[in-house]
Amino acid sequence: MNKHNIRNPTVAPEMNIGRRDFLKASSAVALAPIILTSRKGGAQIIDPVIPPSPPTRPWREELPNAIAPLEQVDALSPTPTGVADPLGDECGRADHQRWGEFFGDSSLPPGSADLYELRATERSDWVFHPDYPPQRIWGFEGNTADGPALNPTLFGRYGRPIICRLYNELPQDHVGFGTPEVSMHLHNLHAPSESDGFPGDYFSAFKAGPTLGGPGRFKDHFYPNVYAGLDEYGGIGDPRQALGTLWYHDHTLDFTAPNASRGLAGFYLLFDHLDSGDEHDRTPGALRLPSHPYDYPLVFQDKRFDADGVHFYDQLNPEGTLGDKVTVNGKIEPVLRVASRKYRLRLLNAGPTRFYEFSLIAPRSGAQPFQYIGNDGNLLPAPLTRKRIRLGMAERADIVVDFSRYAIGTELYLVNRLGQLTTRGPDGVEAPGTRVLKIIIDRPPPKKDVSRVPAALRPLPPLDPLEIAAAPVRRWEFARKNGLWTVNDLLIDVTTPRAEIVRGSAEVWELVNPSGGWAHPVHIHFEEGRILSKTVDGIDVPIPLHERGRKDVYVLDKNTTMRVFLRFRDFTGKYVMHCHNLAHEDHAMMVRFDITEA
Ligand SMILES: [Cu+2]
Repeated sequence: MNKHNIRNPTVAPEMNIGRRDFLKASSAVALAPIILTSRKGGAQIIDPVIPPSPPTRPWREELPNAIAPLEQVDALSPTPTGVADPLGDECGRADHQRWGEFFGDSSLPPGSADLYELRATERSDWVFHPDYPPQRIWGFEGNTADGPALNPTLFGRYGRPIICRLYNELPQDHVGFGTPEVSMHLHNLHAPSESDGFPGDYFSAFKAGPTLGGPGRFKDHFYPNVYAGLDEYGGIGDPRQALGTLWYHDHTLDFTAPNASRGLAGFYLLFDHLDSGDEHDRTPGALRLPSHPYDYPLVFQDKRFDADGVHFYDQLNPEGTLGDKVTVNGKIEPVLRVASRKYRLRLLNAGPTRFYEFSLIAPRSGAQPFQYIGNDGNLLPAPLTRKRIRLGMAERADIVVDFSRYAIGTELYLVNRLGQLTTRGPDGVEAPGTRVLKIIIDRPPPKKDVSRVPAALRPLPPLDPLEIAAAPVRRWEFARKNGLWTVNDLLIDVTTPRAEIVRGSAEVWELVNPSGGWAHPVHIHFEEGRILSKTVDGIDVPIPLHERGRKDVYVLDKNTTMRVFLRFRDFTGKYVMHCHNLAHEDHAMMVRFDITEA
């Protein structure tokens, strides 16, 4: 299938839907051999009847005791440049913004940025679980101290720019779901548009998305690692806007669900003088939170497996495929062995479509308390003690668990208690839930644990009621129309902005889910926002404490409206807002908005 044929942005939305469904249905056999979707006339979708994934025996594989971060490379060849480098085989991206301020001239001076390389690639021998056969997956491969790894965690630091060169080496003749182009989004870095991973900027050596100048073997991403507020505050911006837990994933137009589900997703952790990533840091003000190797990211994905134990995803169905198996860092029901000390766990729901409510359960004493220190990218002003965490798609939770409270040999389980039977959204909380990860406290710490969770973490910038009152309000309604997913009645058109916002301005966005049938975790690219109000069925409800920090995902439960205060600072260009239920995003609940020069 030629993806450029899927949608013709010049036709009316109704025609657009028909053409999209027709083309998708007519190419179904070639694209995805296992299609269990049934359809009844036009765009009417009947829930597919899919047999459950084959059973697995729990706790057969172990996660590594520590993650191995992505290693820097000494040099990139050809040398990165501010303008795109088609002669060097770079795809036709827009010029890097503010390059001159950081690097002086058009090519990168040695030592002025941290350099990384990732390769989008296929592996043929991944084992999700020993009861399932080794199988093909995709991932971003990079070098670590343990050798090449898929989706290694990238450690960045504020004030230290990164150039991350992404090669697309996905097989052009691939089998099954997904498409071999890639647009790598770094969720939710304060990044210039051309490095944000805009959905229309997908590329391979043979194809370029509709918003890209041409194909290429690689694309350079310039991550300035500055706080929002660069223009306002000078230096590297306002440190209250710091982000800590970010992640990179494919964002290719129409194919984010299958591509990310195939494995194109990893973590990007950012540190600064406060959250310095060193629990031994003696610098005044340093938080000294548990640090690597006791800072451990955990990514959850829902996946469905066929009768042979092979992963599949129905990319043609606007309701996607709900996974009934949960992978943790790519493994089903794995074991994590920990020392009896504090750990910082970064939890990420990478979708495509399952919501979670996690608790840490001790079999004899029930749900265990932990410190909830950060929601989405940001540290909260103060830690909260909690026993459960809810995560919509793309939401993150940053928590600290003190395993020194338990005897050596204790076994704990991370349990999802949120029931969900369809891709439409979560049902109720149910006991006992599903165990997704077993944690065994199996050793004393090799050294004394000097890490802490201070009573004050990162201050929040105060909200100014006058500024909020003066900000224009923009309303966005997320609804199902004709069997597809729309924002203000329209499908995504990546070539046309639906809002143009002057750089440096602020707005209130009213996000509306008028339906009692679906939940939509809405993600707004570029800057994090603050939830001002939430109403359910027209009635104001309090904003929970853990959602009063800065956020980049706003979960619109059924019949919910949220008002969010947003700023658009420092960079210009095209960005998107979309539902992060990846099936909704692909079918086509997304809008392009542009930040423009004054
Ligand atoms: Cu949605």
